[in-house]
Amino acid sequence: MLTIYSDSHRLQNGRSELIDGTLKPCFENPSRADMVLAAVRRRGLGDVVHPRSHGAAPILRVHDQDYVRFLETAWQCWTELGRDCDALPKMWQIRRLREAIPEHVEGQLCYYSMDCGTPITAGTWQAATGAADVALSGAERLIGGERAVFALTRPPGHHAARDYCGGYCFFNNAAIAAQALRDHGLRRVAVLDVDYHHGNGTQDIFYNRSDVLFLSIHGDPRTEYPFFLGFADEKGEGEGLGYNFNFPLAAGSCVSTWFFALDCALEQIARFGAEALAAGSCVSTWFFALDCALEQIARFGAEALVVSLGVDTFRGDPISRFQLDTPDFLTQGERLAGLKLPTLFCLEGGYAVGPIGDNVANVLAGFESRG
Ligand code: SP5
Ligand code: ZN
Repeated sequence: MLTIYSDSHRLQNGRSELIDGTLKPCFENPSRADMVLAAVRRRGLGDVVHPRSHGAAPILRVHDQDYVRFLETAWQCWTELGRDCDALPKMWQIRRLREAIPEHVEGQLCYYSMDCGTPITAGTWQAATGAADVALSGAERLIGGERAVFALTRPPGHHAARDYCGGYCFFNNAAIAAQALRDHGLRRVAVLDVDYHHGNGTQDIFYNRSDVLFLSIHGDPRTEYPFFLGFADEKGEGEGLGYNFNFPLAAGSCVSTWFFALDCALEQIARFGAEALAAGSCVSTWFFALDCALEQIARFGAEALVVSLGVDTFRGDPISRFQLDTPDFLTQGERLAGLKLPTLFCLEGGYAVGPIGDNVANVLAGFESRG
């Protein structure tokens, strides 16, 4: 499988995020991509090529202009105040506060951020546009006839919405790629998000559209980040009603529960029935499967699949609570290949840095073994 990679990811190298009440070294750091690239090479998964630059236009198909401009200028405004440390927000435009864009960069930072874990640094703009280029180049290769491409995107993207950053994400690489596939003439594109955390940004971007189906399997937002989106009853709006599927699972869910949810998601994409409920054990799984069955009305013939590939579902992940083990990622890849669709993998989360390479490579190798 072809891999698209750019060194520009290194320019996103934040010092700290606020976690468990203290500032800790960023979980999302350059060593993640280094380890993934090393594994891709070690395992001989195929060529590694550099992206081509696509400029701002394809980013603006998905993100608001004022947000993009903010990201482009934030660091300079921040340093003009005499600051040389990472820019992190410290308040939010919460209920009943005015929804006006502040003039001061400090206020803008708060307005355009979802959390306190996504530092804007000197290199953020370049790294984020670089990751978008990696995803866009992957989409281009797919259009060019590749069966599958791995876009080694860092920083990740799936928490970034139209007009905010958060969850280590600035531009939504997978959404930008899905939109590019549409703009290249594909009529229907499915985005399947297997990261531990709900892909709130991707859901936000496509929520009222029927041409991009979005499905996410993730830790239940009742207890897991991002807390405020990712519930099973979010099914899309307007035109998009019936084209958004969330599969929240209890933190600590076992591997078989995870694969059961994956099966449900894959069935939705392939327009099969979700009648097999046997594997479910816990209550939340059962309700989740019921929901899945009820949603059979949705009919979708995807021409391409974009996978938001987070491997923070790994049992050893330091900030997540699922239990997939390294060999389970081979199975994950095999299952994804079963859809027989042109597939673009975009890297999202995964914070157990030692095993991240093999976990990602296993998904890709599993896919190729059935591709
Ligand atoms: C792309 C991606 O995976 N982003 C994830 C962002 C998660 N950020 C907040 C995580 C908070 C987890 N708290 C667990 C504390 C463990 N001691
Ligand atoms: Zn994640």
